[in-house]
Formats: sequence, C-alpha cells, structure tokens
Amino acid sequence: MCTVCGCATARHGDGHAHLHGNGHGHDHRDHAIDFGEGLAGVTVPGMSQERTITIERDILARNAIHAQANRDLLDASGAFALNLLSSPGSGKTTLLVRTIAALQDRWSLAVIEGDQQTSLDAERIRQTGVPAVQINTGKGCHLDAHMVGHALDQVPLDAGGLVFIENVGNLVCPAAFDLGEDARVVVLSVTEGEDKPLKYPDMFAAADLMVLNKSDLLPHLDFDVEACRAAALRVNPDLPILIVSARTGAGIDAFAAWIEARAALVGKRR
Ligand SMILES: Nc1nc2c(ncn2[C@@H]2O[C@H](COP(=O)(O)OP(=O)(O)OP(=O)(O)O)[C@@H](O)[C@H]2O)c(=O)[nH]1
Ligand SMILES: [Mg+2]
Repeated sequence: MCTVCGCATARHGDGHAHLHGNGHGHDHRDHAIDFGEGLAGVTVPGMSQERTITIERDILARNAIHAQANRDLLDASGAFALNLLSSPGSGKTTLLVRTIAALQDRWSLAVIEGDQQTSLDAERIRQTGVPAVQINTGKGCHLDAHMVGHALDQVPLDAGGLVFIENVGNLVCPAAFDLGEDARVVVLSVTEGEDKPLKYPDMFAAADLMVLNKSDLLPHLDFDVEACRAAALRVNPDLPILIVSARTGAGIDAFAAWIEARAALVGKRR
C-alpha cells in the first residue's frame, strides 16, 4: 500500500471481491506469503491493524465529503462525469481523443487529466479543441475528490455537459476513491494479460464498464479474450465489456453509445 491513499479500505469497507491464490478462496497450499490478511487487509510496518484501519477510514471519510460536494455540483448543473481508470499506458488518453471526436458535435465536453507529473495529456486533449485541466498529484498515486473539486471549478459545467476524468495510471489505489462521478470505466489493454481482473479485483469490482483496448494487436499476441471476459465477470458478474481499438477506432461508436445511454439512465441528457 502507498502511505497516503488508504487503498486497502475496500477490502474491509464495502465487500469487494477477495480472490486468493488460484481464486478458490483462502488456500495456503502454494505457500504464498500473504500480507493481505487481518482486519485492514494490508500490512504497514510497525503499525497495528486497528491503527491502519482508523487512518484509512479517516482519509476516506474526508474524501467522501468532497465527493458528495462534487456530486451535488454536477447534479445541480446537469453535467455527466465519467471516471476513466487503468494501469499506465492502457490507452486512456488515446481513447479519450477518439471518443471526443465521436461525441464532440452533440455534447459540450471537458476533460480533467490526472498524472503525477507533466501536462502532456492535457495538451493532447486541448489539441482536439476541448478544454482540459491538468492535475499533477506529485507523489500521489490517484486522484481524490478534493483535487477534482478544484478542477471542476475550472471547467464549463452545464446541462448537456460531459466531463471526462482521466485518473492517474494505477490499477490499485484509484479504485478506493469516490470522485463524485456518475460512472466508472476501467480500461484494460490486451498487452497486459487476461488475468488482471483476478489480480486487481477491487478496480474491476468498482467499475460500471470494462473497455478492452488495443484489440488491433490481438493477431500478434496469445491474449485469450474469453478468459479475460470470464475473469472480469467472476469479479463483477454484471460488468458490461466492450472490445475496442483506440488506434483504429474499432468499437468507439459502441463506447460513445454506452456513455450516452448511461447519461440518460441517470437523467443527464444532452
Ligand atoms: N496498438 C495500439 N496502441 C494503442 C492503442 N491505444 C493506445 N495505444 C498506444 O499506447 C500508448 C499509451 O497510450 P496512452 O493513451 O498514452 O495511455 P494512457 O492510459 O493515457 O497512459 P497514462 O496516462 O500514462 O496512464 C501510446 O503509445 C498509444 O499510441 C490501441 O488501441 N492500439
Ligand atoms: Mg493518459
């Protein structure tokens, strides 16, 4: 666990999937050294499980207050916010650039970009003509609701508005942080391996959609799409899955349609 994020809280806080070893429950026959046992679900050197839980709860309780403020702001304006999460390099920004092209004519768009350093991604977004605010988290490994609240003050928010939030590339910690968003999309690319939903279950359990990206590379890989689908559904049985290529544009229309349907579902229409 990183020292600032309380990323283990989901284990004892909200009943997310716990998969161990080969995924058949607690099984120590493989002699794995498991630091995820105990109430906190994580070990911090020199700190008791109870103290760890207290700190995590405190961090996430304060985050929840900011998340609710963001939600209230978004609901009052009628803007729809989508949180995009993945490990570094899965193709979040490339997917956003493609999706902007698909939705730009119909929606008023804005993007909040999260990275530890640089404004490279915000600059890529601005080249499309869409306003973008870059958040640099420094040593932080995730966006939190307080950061996003400041960014929301800088983007146009109105009915028919769609705000994309690209989280810091990290398949672990961002899962624990509610940003006040309307929907969460986890992006996995085919170069990462089909086992990722089982290895990082909190991220997939917390998602409303999984986008499997870089499908153009499938002919060059031994990635098993159906095994990946099964792994994701084991963690989150209701998870819709779209297969796309942000490089070629395949599947982008389906992704755009999912976003529009989701916005309509929560009463935020263009
Ligand atoms: N072949 C292929 N490459 C892709 C695709 N999508 C993205 N890439 C490439 O993957 C690399 C990373 O893409 P980004 O869009 O920067 O990924 P990201 O998730 O935004 O990365 P971070 O913001 O650093 O976490 C770039 O070289 C992209 O050109 C795709 O569908 N197919
Ligand atoms: Mg990016």
